[in-house]
Amino acid sequence: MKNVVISGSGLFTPSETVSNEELVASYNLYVDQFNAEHAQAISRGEVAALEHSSCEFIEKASGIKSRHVLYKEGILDPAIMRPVFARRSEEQLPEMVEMALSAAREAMTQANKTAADIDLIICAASNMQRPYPALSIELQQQLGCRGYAFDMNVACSSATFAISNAVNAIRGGTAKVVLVVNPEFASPQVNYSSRDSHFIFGDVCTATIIEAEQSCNSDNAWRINGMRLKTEFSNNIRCDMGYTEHCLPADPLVPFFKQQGRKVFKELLPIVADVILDEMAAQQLAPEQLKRLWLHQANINMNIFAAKKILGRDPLPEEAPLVLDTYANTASAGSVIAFHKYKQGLQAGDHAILCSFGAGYSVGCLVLQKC
Ligand code: CO8
Repeated sequence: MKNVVISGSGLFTPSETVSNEELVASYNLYVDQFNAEHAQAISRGEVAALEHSSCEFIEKASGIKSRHVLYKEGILDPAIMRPVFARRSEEQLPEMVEMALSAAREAMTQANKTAADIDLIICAASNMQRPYPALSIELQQQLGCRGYAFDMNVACSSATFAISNAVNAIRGGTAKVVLVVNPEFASPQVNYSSRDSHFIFGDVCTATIIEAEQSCNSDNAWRINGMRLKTEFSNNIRCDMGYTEHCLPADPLVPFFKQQGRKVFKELLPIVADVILDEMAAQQLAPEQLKRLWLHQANINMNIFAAKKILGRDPLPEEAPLVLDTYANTASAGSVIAFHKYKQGLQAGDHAILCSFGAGYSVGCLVLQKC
């Protein structure tokens, strides 16, 4: 079987940030206005009063301190509570393609690859700005790549599932060099007037180049020794926005992400641990051989719990790096951001794990070894 490697990675980070302090201040203003407007109905018990959000809760429960967003305007205005941006024309690039172009260029430079080398592009993310034509095909045109391109969505596991598709395409002979991009434009799906979820997501884009080890001329490449993917249906992380929406009675909550966070925490972690430990066993890999865990970035407590299960002890901060504090949850891009920022300083032969987990449920585990 052909050895396949991740030979480069790239990251696009929007310049605008929203801190917990800013977010909580605007949410609490919204709550005060709501409670004042509905004071009589609240006193009659017809409407439930809203409670304030708190920075302390957010940081303790999730590890998030701040997030990057493409469009800050509107998010912090209690009368708007959503990013404000204009519809782009057919002649303009959609935001997701723009983000992907930037991350892709960095990944290509790292991998020493030009557009002429790439013959498959997979755009894999939790949301696509439009169903068709595929965003990946527009990216293919922008970069000037030949071959083919497609979009795919497995929510938070979109990146790992796309990388495994890339490996299979290379081994099956339908592609030689694959560009995977993960433009996560999450902020439009956040319900900024929900105390439970207003703090969770940020916008970002990651990119990876996947190719046969034989063609690789990168000095920081990672061989993909093992891949294990798992899905199990759950309604506990859900969005119902779809193309049939305009035919149905309007429901103001439909466009938004919603979850039962506690249930997700409890149900998903055992699946994650099983998938990772099973793949380590298949690779005959002992915990002490693992030099780094690039885990999905949804919740600091979840990451520490998963890392403990894998290593059999508390992880050192550098063993399971976190990017949650400044990026928040960036869906499928999270574990790839951790990989991109913290893949330096390891030796040839070192083993590591890159693992996503999230909606579906879905878990994607890649066992990597530094070339
Ligand atoms: N401020 C203050 N207090 C709060 C707040 C707040 N903002 N929110 C809740 N509380 C209160 C609650 O009311 C509750 O109070 P009480 O105990 O009196 O009832 C208390 O805090 C505890 O509430 P929870 O039990 O809800 O809090 P948790 O400790 O469970 O933390 C989390 C909530 C952070 C949401 C946590 O459950 C979590 O992170 N779970 C994991 C979820 C996860 O990993 N989800 C993955 C989702 S991402 C994904 O798969 C991709 C989806 C597609 C992407 C979509 C792009 C937009």
